[in-house]
Amino acid sequence: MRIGITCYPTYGGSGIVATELGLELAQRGHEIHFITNANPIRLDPDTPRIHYHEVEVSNYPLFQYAPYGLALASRMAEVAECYELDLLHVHYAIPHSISALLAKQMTAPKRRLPFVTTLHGTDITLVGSDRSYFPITKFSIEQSDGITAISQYLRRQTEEVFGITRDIRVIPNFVNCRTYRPAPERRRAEPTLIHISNFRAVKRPLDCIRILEAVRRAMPVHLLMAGDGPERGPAEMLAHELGVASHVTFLGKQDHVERLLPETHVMLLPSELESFGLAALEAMACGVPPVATQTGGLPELITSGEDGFLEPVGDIAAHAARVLALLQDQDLYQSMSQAARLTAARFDSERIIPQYEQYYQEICAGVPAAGAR
Ligand code: GMT
Repeated sequence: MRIGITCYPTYGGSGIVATELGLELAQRGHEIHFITNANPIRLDPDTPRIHYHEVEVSNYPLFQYAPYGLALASRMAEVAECYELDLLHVHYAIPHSISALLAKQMTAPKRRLPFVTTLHGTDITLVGSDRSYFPITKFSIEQSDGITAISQYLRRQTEEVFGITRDIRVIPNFVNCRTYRPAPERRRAEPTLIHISNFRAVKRPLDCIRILEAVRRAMPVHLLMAGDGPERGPAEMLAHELGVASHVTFLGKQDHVERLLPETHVMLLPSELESFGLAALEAMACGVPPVATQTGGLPELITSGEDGFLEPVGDIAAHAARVLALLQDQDLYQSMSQAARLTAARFDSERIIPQYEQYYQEICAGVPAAGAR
C-alpha cells in the first residue's frame, strides 16, 4: 500500500509510535510517505520505501499565528495526488485529522483518500477535553474513516467524554523485541534507575527525584533522567534541594533508548495519567521491570506483582518500597525481569503491525468490520 503518515515529529510517544510504525510497514513492503514539519525522530530517510515530505509554514505579518493545519492539508493533498496514496494515517487528533479531512475533500474529484486517526492520549484526555478544542476534536473523530486508540482505557474515555458511538479499534503500542532486548552483561555495577519522558507535568518527573531520595536512605543507587521538557529545570532544582544532585544524571533527549535501557535495573514511571505507557513497554522488552502508577491504560500492560509494580499516583513511599524490594531481592528481580520480557513479547511489532495492515485494508475497502474491537 502507499500510505501517508503524519505525526508530531518530536520526542513524544505519538511521534515515536508513528515513526516506528512507518519503518515497520516499509520493511513489510509498503511505500511510506511521512508528511510532517520536521524529519521525525528515529527516522533514517535513507531507509528503502521511506519518503519524507516537509510541511513548510510560511508566515506573514498579517498572521498572528501561522496556519500550520492548512499548510499541512495542502501538502497532504499534493503528496496524495503525486504519489497516488491509498490512505492517510494521522497520529494525534488535533490538528492532523482536520487537515486530513480537508486533504480528502481537496482530492475527492480525482481520487478516494480515506484517513485513519490514531488517538494517543493527551489529544483526548487534555487537549481534546479543553473547552476550546472539544467541538473540533469530536468532529475530527466523527469524520475520520477509521479510528484507533492505543488502549481499552483510551477507547472508553473517547466514548464517554465525546459521546462517540461508532467503532474505535484498539491497537496497542508495540515494541520490536529484536531491537529492544536485555543485555545483562552490560548492566551498570551501581544499581541504576531510569526515567524516560518528555518532562511534561503529567509525567511527574519530580516524583522520580523524591523516590531516588527515599531509596538512597536505604542503599546507594543512581538515577538516569532521559528526555527534556518544562519540568526538567524544577527536577534539577529539587535534586539539589534534596541533596541527591550528584546521584542523578540528566541526559537530555536520547535517540537510542534501546542502548540505554539494558544498562539499567528499574524504570520509574510515576505519571499522573498514561494512556498506554510506551516507555514502560520498551523497558520491559529489555527485561527492566517498571515501577509505575495505577492509572489509565497502564494496568493493561503491567500486572502488578508479576512483571512490574503499580502504585497510587504520588505515593512516594510505596514506589520507593517497590524499588527497594526489586533491588534487594535477587530472586524477585530475576522473575520480574523475565516476566516483563515475556509480557513485552505480547506487544511485539510482529504481532501488532498486522493489525494495522488489516485495518487499512478494511478502511480502503470501505467498511471497517462492524463492532470489531
Ligand atoms: O506522553 C505524552 O505526553 C506524549 C504522548 C504523545 O501523544 O506523544 O504520549 C501518549 O502516547 C504514547 C504513545 O501512544 C503513549 O504510550 C502514552 O501513554 C501517551 N501519554 C499519555 O497518555 C500521557
